[in-house]
Amino acid sequence: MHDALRIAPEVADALAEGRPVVALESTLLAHGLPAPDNRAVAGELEELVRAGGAVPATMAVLDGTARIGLEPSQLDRVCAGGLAKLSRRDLGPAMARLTDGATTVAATCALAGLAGIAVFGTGGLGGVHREVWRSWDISADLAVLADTPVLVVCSGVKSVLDVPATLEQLETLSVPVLSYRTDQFPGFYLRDSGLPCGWRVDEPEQVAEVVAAHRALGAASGMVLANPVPPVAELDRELHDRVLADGLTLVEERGVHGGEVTPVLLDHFHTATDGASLACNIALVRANVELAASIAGALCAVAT
Ligand code: PSU
Ligand code: MN
Repeated sequence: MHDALRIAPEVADALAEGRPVVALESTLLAHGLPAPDNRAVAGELEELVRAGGAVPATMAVLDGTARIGLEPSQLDRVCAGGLAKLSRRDLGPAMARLTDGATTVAATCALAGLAGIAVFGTGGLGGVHREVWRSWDISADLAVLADTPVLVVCSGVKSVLDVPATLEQLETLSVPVLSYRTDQFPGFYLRDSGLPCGWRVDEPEQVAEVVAAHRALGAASGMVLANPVPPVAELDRELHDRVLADGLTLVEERGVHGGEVTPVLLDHFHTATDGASLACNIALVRANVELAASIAGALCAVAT
């Protein structure tokens, strides 16, 4: 019998002792960033979490075991290519079929929720795709946030999506959306999506207080904290809009759909901007993971 679920000893100890832990996803590594940058980023993100005083818990399914916290050799496997993209619904089948897979925001939140990890740092949340009335494509990230008590620190919703519709869905699902040190909802590669965000927070401690208050109500849902990309790494808006328009045409012409859409569009961005969007993506994930570590620390302080 293989283990269905394995929590790395370092992560299990931290959780048992009430020390801060930050969940990290592997789809970002396996499908969102090209090799060899992905492996370097995987290591850096874990270091940033440690430097922020928390324990990193990168998630993946390897040989059918859902792993919460990976060894360096396991991060190598995740970044080597060929892993399936697993949403929450795919976890059971992948485990029973003894396969490997990278976890999306949805699957990572589900595993974090199981383990009792309250904070998760990533790049951009999945959401409602453009022309949703034709594709019905709404990321499971939203449905999972509706019933999983994990705070996702991200740079908003990937700009390749329908951002206003995604915010509407989050409202319908009663998932609180906060923005960090801005009154606007961030736009992933851009600091401002053009839409306002109702709840602004300016310090990790304030975020921890909001999480604690949300929990005190008995709410089972997660929460989104949108942290704008650092100003130096922001993409030029004109370049962004042009590349996005081309990417959407390309996806349409090639008939790309389902889980392939996001990786194809991100890859198109990385090529068409000569790596500028890649640098931007890496910078924003780093910033989010650092912020997630501070919040995890602040949450532990609130809880004690
Ligand atoms: N953020 C990034 N790059 C990514 C993702 C997020 O900077 O590749 C991934 C996350 O795993 C998210 C997924 O859950 O994209 C959304 O995919 P879809 O739109 O197919 O639900
Ligand atoms: Mn989808």
